[in-house]
Amino acid sequence: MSVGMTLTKFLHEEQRRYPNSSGNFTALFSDLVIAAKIISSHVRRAGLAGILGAAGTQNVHGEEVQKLDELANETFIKTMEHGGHLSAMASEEMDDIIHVDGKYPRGNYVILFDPLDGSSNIDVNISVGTIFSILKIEKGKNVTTKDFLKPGMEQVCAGYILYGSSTMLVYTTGHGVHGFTLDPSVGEFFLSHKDIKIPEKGKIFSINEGNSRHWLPGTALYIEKAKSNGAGMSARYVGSLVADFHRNLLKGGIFLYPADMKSTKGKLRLMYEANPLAFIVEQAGGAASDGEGRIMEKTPSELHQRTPLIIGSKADVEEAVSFWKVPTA
Ligand code: AHM
Ligand code: MG
Repeated sequence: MSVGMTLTKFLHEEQRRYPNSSGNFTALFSDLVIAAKIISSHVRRAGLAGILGAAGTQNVHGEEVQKLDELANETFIKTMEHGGHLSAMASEEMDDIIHVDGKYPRGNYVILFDPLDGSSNIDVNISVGTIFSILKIEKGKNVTTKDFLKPGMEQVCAGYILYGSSTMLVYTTGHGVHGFTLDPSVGEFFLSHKDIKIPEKGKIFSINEGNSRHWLPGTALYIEKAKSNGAGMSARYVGSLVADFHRNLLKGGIFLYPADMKSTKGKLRLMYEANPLAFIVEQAGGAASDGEGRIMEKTPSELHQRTPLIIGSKADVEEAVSFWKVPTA
């Protein structure tokens, strides 16, 4: 598979590697790619939407202007629900799972997604993204929330779309990580980053230092070490997980949103954010931990469960986690 090939061709070549494949996954993924392109076009026009009417008001055409994260959520559901490959979906923006059966044929996959991650950056023209995680289920099963509560190890596919200076789609099915860049003039994603590997050790640390007054001793000690002369690390924090993660994936580094005195369970969501990025980082040779163990091994007890997240270059994550294990009293 060579750099420059279209995502459509890449998906078909991948499918051919499995002669017994039904093509369901490829079809499901193709729907997802359409959702990505539509959301990307909404994000690209977000500034204009602001000029033509603020969220919650009417634009010059007399249409209701929606908040971009709500629009992304709706677009994702509408584009994915009718394909016949899914049984249900779960969105970070919605309390309960969304059943597709009844209206459309029921398939043997479920998908979890964060429609627009980095919501605080939407109104200020800073990169945001969509994160997704796909699980396989028994065909014809009456899906309940319990069917979603699986450890990250059971994901069959995970990825994200980053709406940055270019729109990129990065995903894994457990056979390496590949990145595709959208050429807006053609409307196609092209393979731009083949078999991504994260550097074993990086020079960047990403954490919200504004939370330092709430930090546990291990976090404070690790960040002190990261800032020391010997470590020579530099800080970068966008505040959109997907953007911070993507930069560290390509350049090497570590992202931390640990548990602290204020957010004792961390802030980020295990199933919409941590699990998919953990699958990707591990496939790229990196690591993801909650400070106690591997993210991918955690069995969720609820759909919107939060988790501490320490993710990135393997040596950096291992070093950071060792600081939580140092007795501090
Ligand atoms: P969101 O899904 O509502 O956008 O929240 C998740 C975001 C992440 O993208 C980002 O890493 C984090 O929240 C930033 O949080 P904070 O502003 O507390 O640093
Ligand atoms: Mg999010």
